[in-house]
Amino acid sequence: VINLRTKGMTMTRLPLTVWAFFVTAIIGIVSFPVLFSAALLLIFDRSFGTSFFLSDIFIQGEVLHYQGGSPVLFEHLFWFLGHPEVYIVLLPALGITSEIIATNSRKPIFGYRAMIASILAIAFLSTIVWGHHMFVSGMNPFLGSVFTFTTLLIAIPSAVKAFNYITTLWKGNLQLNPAMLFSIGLVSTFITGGLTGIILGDSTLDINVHDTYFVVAHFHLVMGISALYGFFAGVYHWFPKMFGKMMNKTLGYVHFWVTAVCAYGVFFPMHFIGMAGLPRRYYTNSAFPLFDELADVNVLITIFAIVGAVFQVVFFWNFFYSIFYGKKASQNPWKSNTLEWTTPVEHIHGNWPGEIPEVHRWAYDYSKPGHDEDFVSQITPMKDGEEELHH
Ligand SMILES: [Cu+2]
Repeated sequence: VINLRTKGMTMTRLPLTVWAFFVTAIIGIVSFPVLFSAALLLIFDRSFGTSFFLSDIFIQGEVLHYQGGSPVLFEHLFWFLGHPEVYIVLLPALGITSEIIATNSRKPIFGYRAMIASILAIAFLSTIVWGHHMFVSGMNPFLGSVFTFTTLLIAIPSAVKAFNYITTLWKGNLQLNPAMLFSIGLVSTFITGGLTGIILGDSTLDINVHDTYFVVAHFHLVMGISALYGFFAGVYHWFPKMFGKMMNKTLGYVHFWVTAVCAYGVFFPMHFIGMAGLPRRYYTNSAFPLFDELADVNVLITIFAIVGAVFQVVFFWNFFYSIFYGKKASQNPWKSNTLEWTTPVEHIHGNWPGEIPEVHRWAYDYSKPGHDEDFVSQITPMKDGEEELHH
C-alpha cells in the first residue's frame, strides 16, 4: 500500500459536519432563486396585470378569449424550492449526527466515503423530486410516475446513511451523554419518518392519504423532530466550545427523555388518524360526525404536545444557567479529534495562538491501534508506517 502522506485539510479529511454544511449551501443556492422568481411573477400577477398563474387573462375586469397561465405552475416553482428545503433543514443535522455518533462510540465513522456520496446523491435527487407534492394537483399522471421513481431513489442514500450510523454504533464504547442520545434519537426518527416517505412518495399510495394527518406525521418526524434533535445534539456537544462551560448532564437527560417520549406521543398516533381519513388544515372537525371517534386520539396528542413543549423550558434554563454558572469546561471534554477542540478554552483572535496547526489525518481515528489513547487529533502527525485507514 502506498502511503501518500498528503498534508493539510484535504476534502477526504473534512469532518462530515463540514461536508453536510457545504452541500447544504449548494442546495440553497440552487433552489432559493426559483422561489424568488415565483414570488416576482406573483407580484407581477397581483400588481401589474400579468397572468402567469391565472387561468384567464383579465383586462379591466373583462376576460380575454386567449388562454392564460397556470396556477399549477406556481406549485411547480414553489415545490422546486420546497423539496430541497427539506434537506436544507435536515442535512446539517445529519452531519452533526455523524460527528457525535463517531466521537461518542469511540469508533471511526463507518463508510466515510459512502456518507459523502450519500450527501451528494441526496442533494442531486432533491432537485428532481418536487412533483411528489403534487400528485393530486391535476398534474399529468404520467409525470406522477416519473416523480415516484426519482423520489423512491432517495431511499437508497438515506438507507446507506441510516445503516452507517447503526454500524458505527455497533459494538462501540458508547458514551451516552445528552448529545449522543439526541443523535441516536435522530437516527430513530429519521428511519421512522423515512419509512412513511416510501408510502407518500408512491403516487398510487399517496393519493389515499394525501392531505391527511398521515402526511403531517411523516414530515414532522423526518424534517421537524429529526432536525430538532440534530440541533439539540449540536448544542449539547459544542456548548463547551462556545461558552467554555459545561451544560448540566442530568437536566440534559430529563430534556431528552421527555422530548423523545412526547415527540413519538404526538406524531405516532397521527399516522392512524391520518389513515382513518382525518384531513389536515381544518381548524375544526366538529362539523364531521365521521371524525368524532378520533377526538380521543387528538386529546392524547394535545397532552403530549403540551408536556413536550413545556419541558423545553428545561433546555433553555440549562442553556442560560450554564453560560454563567456552568462547570468550567476543559479544552477537549469529549476527547474529540476535530480541529475546533485544539483551540484554547478562552476565545482568542485567529482561534489559535501562534501558528495555525497543520492537519495530518482524517477526523475519525478513534480507538486506532498503535496509539496510547482512544482518539488521535487531526493535528497529530502520522507515525512511521502508520496508514490512513479510511481509503
Ligand atoms: Cu418533497
